[in-house]
Amino acid sequence: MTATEALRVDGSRLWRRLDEMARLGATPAGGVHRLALSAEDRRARDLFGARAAELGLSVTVDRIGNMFARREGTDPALRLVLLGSHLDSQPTGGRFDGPLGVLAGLEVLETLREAGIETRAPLEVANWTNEEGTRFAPAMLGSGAFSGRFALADALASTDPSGVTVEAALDEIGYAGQTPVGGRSFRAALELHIEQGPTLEEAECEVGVVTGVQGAHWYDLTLRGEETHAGPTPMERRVDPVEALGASLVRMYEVLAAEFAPEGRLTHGVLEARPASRNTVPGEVRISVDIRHPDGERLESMAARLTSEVAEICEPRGIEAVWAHIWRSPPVRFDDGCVSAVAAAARVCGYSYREMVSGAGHDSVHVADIAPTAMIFVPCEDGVSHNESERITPEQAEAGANVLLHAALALANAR
Ligand code: HGY
Ligand code: MN
Ligand code: MN
Repeated sequence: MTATEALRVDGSRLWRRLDEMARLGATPAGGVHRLALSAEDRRARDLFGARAAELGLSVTVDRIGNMFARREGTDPALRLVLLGSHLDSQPTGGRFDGPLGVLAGLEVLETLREAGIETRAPLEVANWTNEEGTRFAPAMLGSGAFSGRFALADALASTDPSGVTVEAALDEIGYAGQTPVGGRSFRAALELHIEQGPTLEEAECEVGVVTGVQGAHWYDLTLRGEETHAGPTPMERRVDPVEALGASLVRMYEVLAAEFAPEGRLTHGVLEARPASRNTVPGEVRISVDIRHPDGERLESMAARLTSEVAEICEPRGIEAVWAHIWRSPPVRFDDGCVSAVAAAARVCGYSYREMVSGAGHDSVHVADIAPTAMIFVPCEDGVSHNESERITPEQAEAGANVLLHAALALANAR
């Protein structure tokens, strides 16, 4: 084994940095509440920038707040290898979803600096804006604007539930950068992330070599009926969207189970009634619909089946069903060369590994539009994520960072 192959990150330093980041927006239940472009996100961004500056990295912030910490290579003509992930969280999120990839990226650069190792290509660590899509839709907004998946103007105009735009929120926290968004491609891109599912833990596998990401569609489904008094109005005279919603939900879950199991996914995370008064039958209800499938054609047929089933339930009830398409993310297959580099790095480090497709969306979905890309997964406890109880061990964080280190070295020095 060469000296370089024997190189490893400082796992305890990485764990301390993860702990430090988890204190920003920490919740009493041990998770984080760090919504995109919030005061907590600003503090996380400030910490990322400060750590990067300590390492002598140059930090740039683009117009939609994406941050890039850069370490020069020996050959200025070469395009960079990008690492990183995101620092924003779900409302009651876990402490590793996102920060593991960002802080492991910094740990890789710090390890190289300590070892006096220079790479041919430059390395950058990204912190992408609004990956979660929980405050501003759609998800992976900053990376999507960067790759051209979303028009910058549309991304900046996206509003949160209280009507605040991305642009105003960026100004509020001082992260409306000057650097243009996008317009550059990368030699390669790698993202370390927790799996957020049970596969690796059940397989007792240390590392996931991620070959792609399943497809996802987001909709807002609004069912419109008639507002009326909760007391005097007889049940048979109501045009009640809540009753129609109940029947629609049962039918949608039945269709998923009968026709799209086991890969299909259906989630309703947001449910609202208007006017939201206890003693008025709602005039309308709005629910979010998140559907996912690893096969693009099956995903499209899921969408078609659900809309036709809901129509069949609503029409005879006199309920209007309106589907607003919020986000469309077809399945992505990552670059074979980058996938091989991740597998080779796992072998160099002596970790057990397996290839897999990501069930969750990640910024790498958009980065793959403009660069050869792959991801690295480590298991998380019981496969639980988007939950304050999200947990990994220091050893798992270290293993992921070591694979990131060696895959980055290979890709940055490849001739
Ligand atoms: O939606 C997702 O899969 C990711 O967490 N943004
Ligand atoms: Mn994430
Ligand atoms: Mn997430």
